[in-house]
Amino acid sequence: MAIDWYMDFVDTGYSPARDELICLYYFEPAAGIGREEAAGRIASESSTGTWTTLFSLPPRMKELQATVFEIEGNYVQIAYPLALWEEGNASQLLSGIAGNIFGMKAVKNLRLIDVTLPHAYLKHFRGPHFGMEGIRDMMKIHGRPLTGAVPKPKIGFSADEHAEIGFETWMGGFDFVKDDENLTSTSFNRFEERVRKLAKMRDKAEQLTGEHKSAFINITSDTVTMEKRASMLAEYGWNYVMIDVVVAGTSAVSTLRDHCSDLGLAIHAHRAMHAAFDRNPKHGISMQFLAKLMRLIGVSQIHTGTAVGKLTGTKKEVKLLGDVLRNSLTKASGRILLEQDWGSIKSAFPVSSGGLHPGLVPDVLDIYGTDLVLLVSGGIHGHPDGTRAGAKATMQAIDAWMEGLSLQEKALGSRELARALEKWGYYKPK
Ligand code: CAP
Ligand code: MG
Repeated sequence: MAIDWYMDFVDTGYSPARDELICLYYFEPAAGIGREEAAGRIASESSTGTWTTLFSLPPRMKELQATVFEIEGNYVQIAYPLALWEEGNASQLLSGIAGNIFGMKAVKNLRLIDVTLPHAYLKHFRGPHFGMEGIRDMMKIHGRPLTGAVPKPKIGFSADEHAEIGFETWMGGFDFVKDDENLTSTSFNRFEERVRKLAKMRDKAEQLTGEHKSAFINITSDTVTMEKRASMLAEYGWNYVMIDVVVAGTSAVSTLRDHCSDLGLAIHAHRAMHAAFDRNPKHGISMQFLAKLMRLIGVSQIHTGTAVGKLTGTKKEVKLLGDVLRNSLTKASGRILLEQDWGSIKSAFPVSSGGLHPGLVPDVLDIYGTDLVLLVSGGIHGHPDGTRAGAKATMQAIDAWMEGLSLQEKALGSRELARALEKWGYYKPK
């Protein structure tokens, strides 16, 4: 008598229906487990299966079970019937396609690479409140990257000191002042105080420059507190919140997305902790899936790397992440991206940050173009003439790229850029 039924989940002649979700995994069967059986176990454990054949099985099960329809080397594609998935529930999606399967003994390694979400599934999600155009209209910034900086060191300033550094950042020409991922509401820099004091400095900087200025202030906490903090930000005229989305979790981001949308607030998604599961090319969950998930839920922008800065991500991966967030239709690309038609789901900005300074700006813009949020933090506060000069130097480097000038040429008439190049040149931090 058969004790398991994994092969019932494998049919390489199967053609998925238009309304099925398609998942692409990288997998390595454990010793002694055949490729097809391992693939069948992934499909079974992520849909209607269990480890053994069962005494009875309602006919509905057959319609709900996932199907392995393509196995090529270490890559498997699995089709999931739409009825498996609760409308509009991104958390349940993860529990299915990114849940128990990572712990199965039947696989040595397993990595969720990408998912194609059919229109019938997408239509239950609201996506980003603003989209890139909406953000540009809100901030009155067109034709160039949006710019921002975190006061550095990343934590330790008082609210007064933080606001002062913010003012210098804005006066140097930057659009945003960003909290760092581990700054929330500490004894030396309470959230409420930072919101009030930074708002005062914002109003002063807007008056003096005539430009729109804003901030990504970190509300990360329990969900109830996050809702209260978002409401306070709206009260003080802010138009963004920042959330550490991996730390806060899919359910919390989903709740805050609607709360922030009602308040007219965009969400800046910091991805701290992502490298716990997306760095190992053989096991975990890809950054392109995380970016897709967060656009689906509705953040307005998310960090996607620099390729040339201090944190992981190759040029190809980083460029691809930009496409996942910005395009209304992404084409399949080798074994790292599946096709995705986003329908009416709005776009989101990629955010490039991490180890950047004016000397690296052209490299980053060569990868992303101008539809980008560019964050240069240590790279302005470490400028030999201070924060304001560092921001100016970065704006000059952006202008150089836009005008088709080399940084050296631009530096001839831009003192702040010349001084930045004296200190860092084109140094790529490790
Ligand atoms: C960058 C940063 C960001 C990283 C996050 C930091 O500061 O504030 O959190 O960019 O990485 O704390 O390192 P610097 P990613 O500009 O001073 O490096 O953007 O890859 O998620
Ligand atoms: Mg940071």
